[in-house]
Amino acid sequence: MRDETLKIAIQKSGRLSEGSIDLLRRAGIHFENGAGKLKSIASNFPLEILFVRDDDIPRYVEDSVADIGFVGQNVLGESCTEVREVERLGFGKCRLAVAVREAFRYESVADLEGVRIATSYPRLLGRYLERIGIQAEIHELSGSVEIAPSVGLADAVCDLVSSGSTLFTNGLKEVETVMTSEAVIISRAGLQEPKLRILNSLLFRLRAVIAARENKYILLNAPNSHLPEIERILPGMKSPTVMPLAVPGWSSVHSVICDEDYWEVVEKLKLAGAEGILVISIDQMFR
Ligand code: PRT
Ligand code: ZN
Repeated sequence: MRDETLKIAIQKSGRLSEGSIDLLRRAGIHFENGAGKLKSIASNFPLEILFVRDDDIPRYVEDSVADIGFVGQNVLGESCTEVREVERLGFGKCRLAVAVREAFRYESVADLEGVRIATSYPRLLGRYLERIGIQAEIHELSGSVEIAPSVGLADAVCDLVSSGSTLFTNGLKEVETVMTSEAVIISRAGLQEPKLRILNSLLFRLRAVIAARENKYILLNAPNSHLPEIERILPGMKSPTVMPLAVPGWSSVHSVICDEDYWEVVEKLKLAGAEGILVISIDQMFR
């Protein structure tokens, strides 16, 4: 019975916790996540959930404490583990960036030569500097990296950025992107049955939730004479569904559009003669 369960490690409390729990719940998995809980067993899916610190997740997966995990690509990249990235999860997006003081006259990466850079990501920064052929001094700090220049510990920082407001508040400006990051599923290579079968079943559900988030369902009415142009704007999963309305000469068009640019698509559809446009969120989408 025990071997029939897949163990997943997710962040206990922090920026990835809510997104991780929400994703599993939307995939129809029921579990408790009461405060102080270290693990939970799903009631309707063979999954055991371990709540841990994000930095420990790659190591736990490598050491078989967990079979898979949800973790940021930044943490995965900084860890010295052999675990593999299985799927992007579409949340926890940020970038690891180099920032310098506002007054620093920065023109190109050549200006980083010989500079002292404070970071909690010495490996990722080291690999980046090597790739671009710059020799700089890496000063490792475990937290509050953004204050290092103002207290004289460093000339620059390399830290995670999302809105940029932390850098701005600390009088820093972003000058280079070391990597972009988002939450991903990681797994140990060579996972065996029956865990592999459970992982594939979990992936099937998660992909449907992620695809649903990235798309919207659109319905509209249009005069038949405008359909060719409307169909060009709406590619859909295969092609749009077109059905006649009770009113002669009019049709109802249904399709799926990308969440990112749907405002633009709706504007184009309106200009192409569409009326009564409805845009609806999708719960799950199986491609
Ligand atoms: O306790 P535990 O070790 O589990 O958590 P943690 O404190 O190490 O991590 P946490 O919860 O802060 O972040 C978890 C993961 O979220 C990171 O590893 C990233 O993959 C992702 N993530 C996404 C971020 C950010 N966005 C982010 N903005 N992690 C940290 N930040 C911090 C950044 O370090 C800086 O201090 O937010 C600040 C910058 O934010 P802006 O919006 O001001 O630019
Ligand atoms: Zn952490």
